[in-house]
Amino acid sequence: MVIRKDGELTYADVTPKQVYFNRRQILRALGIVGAATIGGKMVSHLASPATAVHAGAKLNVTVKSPFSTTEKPNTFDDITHYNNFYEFGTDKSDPAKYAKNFRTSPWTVSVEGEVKKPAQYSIDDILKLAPLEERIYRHRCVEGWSIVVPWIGYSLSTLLRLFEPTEKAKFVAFQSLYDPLQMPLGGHAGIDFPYVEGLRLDEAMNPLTLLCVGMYGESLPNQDGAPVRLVIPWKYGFKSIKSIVKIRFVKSQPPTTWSRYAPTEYGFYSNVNPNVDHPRWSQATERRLGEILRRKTLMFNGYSDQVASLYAGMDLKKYY
Ligand SMILES: Nc1nc2c(c(=O)[nH]1)N[C@H]1C(S)=C(S)[C@@H](COP(=O)(O)O)O[C@H]1N2
Ligand SMILES: [Mo]
Repeated sequence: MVIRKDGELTYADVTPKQVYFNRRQILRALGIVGAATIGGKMVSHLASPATAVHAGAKLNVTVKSPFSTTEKPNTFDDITHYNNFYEFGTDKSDPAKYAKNFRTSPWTVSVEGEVKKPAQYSIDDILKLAPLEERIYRHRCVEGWSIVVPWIGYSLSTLLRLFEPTEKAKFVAFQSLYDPLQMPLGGHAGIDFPYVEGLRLDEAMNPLTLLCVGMYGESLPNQDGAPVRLVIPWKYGFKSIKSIVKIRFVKSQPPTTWSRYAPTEYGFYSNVNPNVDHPRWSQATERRLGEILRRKTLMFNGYSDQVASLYAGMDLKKYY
């Protein structure tokens, strides 16, 4: 990414916002610019077709993360045909069928709220920001199934740091794209869209929290949250919000889709916890996709060493 030197005027500085965005959209559609806005100032560079992202694009993964589990990953087929992505339907097989033509390019993630440097990032900007790592994480859905996935990305903190959160920023709120035209089944899912999630600032900055752009060496399949999602391996899967368009630093705990839907069943924290059952089922065990016998669910999904300290002194039965 190119960062504009102070004192240089750009097109954005001298153009009303509406015109400026339209122009950017046109240039983007023509493939002429990839752009990021830093501190409200636009910076641009020539787009290189080699880094353009489409479903299944090969990613240049250079780091094998020490955070990876040595457990065997599930197959690509399992991971892409047993999904929760309610915008595309509530059946586990729906997202693979109905997200096929989901348009994920061009895509903009805007970062705003309690930050000194709000900005807009394209997926190319995100891909170029840091070396891509493979992180093989356990992933535990609140419904009682689990998978192991070789995700690709880097710590969310790498991105968040750039915006210089103010003293007032205590939480980070995330929002998914919602386009009823592309997601007609979303209207029947029973939850409100756009899908929203949130993390306490220290949770968002924890190195385990992954800004995820791919899996199995490729850009994310649409049904897994293309082009960019979170993966928070010590929390139930629903915290790992897909297809993110907005990141907002905020003062107080933001609303989250599932706790708004059923606050007594899904809390804000939603840490994987075999000792705190869901009101309607036990969380003590889980079924790994592809296995027959259930296995014991681990505290913080097995990531206690890295994250237990975040919750020191908190009553985890109250803050479920
Ligand atoms: N926008 C959005 N994000 C979402 C969901 C969703 O319905 N919409 N489902 C969540 C749930 S319940 C789970 S278990 C994971 C599933 O991720 P996967 O399909 O890649 O395994 O995505 C989470 N992120
Ligand atoms: Mo889930």
